[in-house]
Amino acid sequence: MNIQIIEIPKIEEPRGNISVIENDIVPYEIKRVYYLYDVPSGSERGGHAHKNLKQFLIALSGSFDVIVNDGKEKKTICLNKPNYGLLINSGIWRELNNFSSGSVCLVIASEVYIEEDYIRDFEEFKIYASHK
Ligand code: T46
Repeated sequence: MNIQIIEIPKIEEPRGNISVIENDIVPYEIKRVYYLYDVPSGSERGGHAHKNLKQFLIALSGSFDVIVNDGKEKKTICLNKPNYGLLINSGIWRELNNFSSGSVCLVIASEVYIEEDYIRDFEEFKIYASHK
């Protein structure tokens, strides 16, 4: 499946850690950054695929599960460390759930927001994926 867990280098000091994301970490030009927060317990996000957009997800705080599906295979990845991110390439269905209290999901995206880039219907996604 066209996903990858990438370790983000950590500069550790007694006063705390710092991790930096530049274009050597994400393999595309960064066009947009957004974050999910104040997610109520039991809530789900995602539930769609993107035709072109690639994204890199990081649990800046807390943890959550990302369920990815390329139409052939399904995987669940738990993100729970701020120095690891999940790269999701285009054409992959994703669902996010199991958010811990106070968790923050940072998303670093390859495209600006375009609603037409979304496939929000799973049956439509399966047909799309079968033609790829
Ligand atoms: C993804 C997961 C991890 C905007 O107007 N601009 C934006 O840049 C975004 C991201 C959203 N919106 C609007 C569109 C919807 O009316 O905010 C509403 C919720 O957006 P969405 O359904 O995309 O939210 P999530 O949390 O289900 O998905 C988002 C990302 O869009 C998506 O790419 O993979 O976070």
